Amino acid sequence: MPDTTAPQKFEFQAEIKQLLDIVIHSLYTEKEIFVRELVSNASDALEKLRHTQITEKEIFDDKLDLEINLTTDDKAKTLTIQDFGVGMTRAELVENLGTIAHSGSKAFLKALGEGGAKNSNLIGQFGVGFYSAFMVAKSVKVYTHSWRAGEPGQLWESDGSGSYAIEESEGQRRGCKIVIELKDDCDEFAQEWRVKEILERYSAFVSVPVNLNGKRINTVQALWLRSKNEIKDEEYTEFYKFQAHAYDEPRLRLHFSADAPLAINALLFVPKENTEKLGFARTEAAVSLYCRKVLIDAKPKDLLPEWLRFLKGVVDSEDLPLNISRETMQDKALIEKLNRVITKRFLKFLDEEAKNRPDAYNEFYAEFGVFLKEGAAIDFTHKEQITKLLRFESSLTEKGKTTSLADYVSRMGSEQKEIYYLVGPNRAAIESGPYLEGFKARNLEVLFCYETVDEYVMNHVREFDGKKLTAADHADVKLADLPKPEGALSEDDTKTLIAWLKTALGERVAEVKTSDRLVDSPVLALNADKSMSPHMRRMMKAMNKDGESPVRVNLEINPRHAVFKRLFEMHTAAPAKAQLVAEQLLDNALINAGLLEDANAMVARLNKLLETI
Ligand code: FE6
Repeated sequence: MPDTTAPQKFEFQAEIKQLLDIVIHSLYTEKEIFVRELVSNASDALEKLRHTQITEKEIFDDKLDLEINLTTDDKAKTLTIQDFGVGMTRAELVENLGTIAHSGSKAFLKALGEGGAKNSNLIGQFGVGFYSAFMVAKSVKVYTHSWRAGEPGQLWESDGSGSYAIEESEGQRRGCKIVIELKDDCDEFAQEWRVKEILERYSAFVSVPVNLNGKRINTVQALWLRSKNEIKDEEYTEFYKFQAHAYDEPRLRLHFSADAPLAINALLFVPKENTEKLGFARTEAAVSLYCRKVLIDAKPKDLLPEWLRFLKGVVDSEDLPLNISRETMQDKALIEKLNRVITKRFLKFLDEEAKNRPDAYNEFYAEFGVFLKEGAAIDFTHKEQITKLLRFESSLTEKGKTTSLADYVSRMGSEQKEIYYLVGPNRAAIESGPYLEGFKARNLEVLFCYETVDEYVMNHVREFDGKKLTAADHADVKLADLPKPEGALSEDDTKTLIAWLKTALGERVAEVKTSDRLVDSPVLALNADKSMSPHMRRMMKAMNKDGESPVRVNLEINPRHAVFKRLFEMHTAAPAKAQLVAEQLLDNALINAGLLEDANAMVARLNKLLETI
């Protein structure tokens, strides 16, 4: 029988040596994460004990509180982390280092070799988080006593250089007590305020009490793991304020869990206000990623698509390694999978909200709709689901009321093949312009878009339910014939007048033709470049992309309008005046289109015409 009471010295296995070397010298830039790793181990050991208490009768040192105690000693430069968890037997201690850590560290080293080392936290992934203590430690002592009665207490000790010692040690309470003697340049971790800061950041939701120098640190519950019907609204609100550092109340919340394809517990909030709209900087991702209540990343970049950056809250997945890395393919794929599941679920939630609480949904949309538009335009994976959620005013809604594309389609007549929209600054501007009247006269609904992004969004969404989204002021739009009213200019006379107008207006028009869009107004201008609507043209102008070239448009005329009857007579009887009228009509159309570049010439001409009244 070997004497197990005397300290027994062991060499670390080659892989562990290598691992320690990397951990100590090059792996981490943030040394503070060792606290998270050790607290997480302690929390696991306590969870295991809770389970063991149910299945086993005899437990060593029962009646101890299930909690984690940290103590700092800035004189002695030590940090101690102690738990009353399951603890380890001597065999487990040896085995821990022999097999688990061994195979873990092998996998770890392999991952490092594959390029995962650069900026990542690989270590905890393989159950070797404990070794991160050696980043800051001169020496580490592990006092432990297993829950199994009849096993003596143990002391494991190492300076991380090449060997460790194990000896029996009397007077241990159950669990683990890890005493870290800090390196001189790491003595900040013997400061209470510093450790407090770290615990608040990484371990705020650990389910067992975490005490630092006798004071409780974690007082907020991990609400997302509790069952929905036990949670009061006020608790959700309080949690939201804590998690999002917010002062408002959440506008919407989604609390859900899933088992497949990944185990997920998530609690997501939409804030009351869209701060980007208020002119604040671009919102940063603020849905934190947890693994069983332990923070993995407070601001994970790829957990949600960019256009969901307004969400706050927590996603917790058991299937994640604590030290997930953006560098390894495997972890990248995991995050992508999480992203897809959560995004789909959130979109489903919005869809349900829109059905069940339309008023709340519309208020949400008024505030955050711009994000959905961004998503519809650029997120190919979710485009269809997002497009269903878009809302617009239209020629058939009341002012301030909106319609979905699906409802628009349900109102379309059988001959209508496309979904029409017009972009303009507001309802009044669109309704008073010349573009709408032809659609109104044919009972065609037109969506009204008031935001600058809408043109872009419509162009990228392209179609809905198999129907093309078409700008009503686009040159290509063909509308059915309307009955000709009495007193319209005859077809021959119209042809003559058009030929004359083309010469009269010269370079300023690419084409002149009769319009099927006009009912009450005499003229309208369409962009000669078919790929551009007048609105797009205005935007290009604003961005100065197309600033130099003079505006050249297609002019559509309304031969039913009285002005053309008069102009027809005038173009032979008083050609000079007719010339002025023609130019003025073109400028009027340009003003409607928002494309008139210089009003001075126009006003001078108009004054000249006014002299003739
Ligand atoms: C991590 C020491 C090797 C338990 N409780 C706590 N930590 C634990 C275990 N670990 N493994 C089991 C670990 C050490 C060495 C691994 Br040496 F703490 N708190 Cl039961």
